[in-house]
Amino acid sequence: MGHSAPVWDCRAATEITQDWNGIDQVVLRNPKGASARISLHGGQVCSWRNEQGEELLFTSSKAIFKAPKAMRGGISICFPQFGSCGSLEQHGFVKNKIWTIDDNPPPMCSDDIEGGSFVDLLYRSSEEDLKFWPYSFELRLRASLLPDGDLVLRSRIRNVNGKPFGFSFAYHTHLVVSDISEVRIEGLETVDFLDNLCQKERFTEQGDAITFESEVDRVYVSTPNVIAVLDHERKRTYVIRKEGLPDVVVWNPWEKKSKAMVDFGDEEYKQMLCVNGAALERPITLRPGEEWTGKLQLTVVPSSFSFDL
Ligand code: TA6
Repeated sequence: MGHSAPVWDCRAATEITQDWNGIDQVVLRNPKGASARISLHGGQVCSWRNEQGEELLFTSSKAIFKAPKAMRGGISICFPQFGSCGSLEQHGFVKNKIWTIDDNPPPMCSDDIEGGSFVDLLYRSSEEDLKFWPYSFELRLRASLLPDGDLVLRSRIRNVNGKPFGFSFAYHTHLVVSDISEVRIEGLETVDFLDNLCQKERFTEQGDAITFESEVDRVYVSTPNVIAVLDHERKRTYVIRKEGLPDVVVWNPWEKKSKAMVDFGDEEYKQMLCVNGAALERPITLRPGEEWTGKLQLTVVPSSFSFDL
């Protein structure tokens, strides 16, 4: 993807490359060969690879890499809304903006520092943004690749506005799966969900793990902080840990909707599952000067590995 000469930043063990549009991307590596690539276009995580170099995040083969729209795939940062409501763009506008590297982020408490290689990115609301969302904010993202290969995303949103504002937020996370009909999600059993395919009607999930045999577009509310996506065929499990993100969006477009999306392959729904840590059902409210944090940690383990849900 990148075509510029890599420049090593020893302080953060990062490499900066550029995408096709000349926008910087930060590559994080760990000593065992895992990597992650984060774009200044939207703070989007475009790639996360394990020690064997296998890509763990889905990117559509038909993704459109043309600013200002974020490409379909990876993990995009959805703020100040997820979904569509009013005149704001679907899933918010920060994913379509150019962020900066934050060389001097405000200190985090020591418990919040994960280690590994990391980059701090920043998006500050612009004059242009204020025309359609009239609240000033600073959105900081620390993306870390831990020594064991885990990917950690910590977003901090600060109200630098004269009055309170409310927002919703999601890490729109496209996981690679071998075959959607061989995948199940554990940890959402008996949890309530709002079904986007039924005008957001509220249902309660059964007592079994979730499996897939048709289109799914749901917001699970007040979920446990650890859930797992088991890829039976690949014998691989994604463990998703989250803080400050009570809800989880589960989305697979299935056949018909895949065909309707210009930037998505007709058959690609079989290899992709979106499981998004989010704060949606109850919007977050920040008073002037207040800050909110939402953290997502992704781990990949062999399916034989046991972990506590
Ligand atoms: O719930 C997930 C969702 O909002 C779906 O309704 C679906 O449209 C998806 O996100 C993708 O949205 P996008 O704007 O990326 O096409």
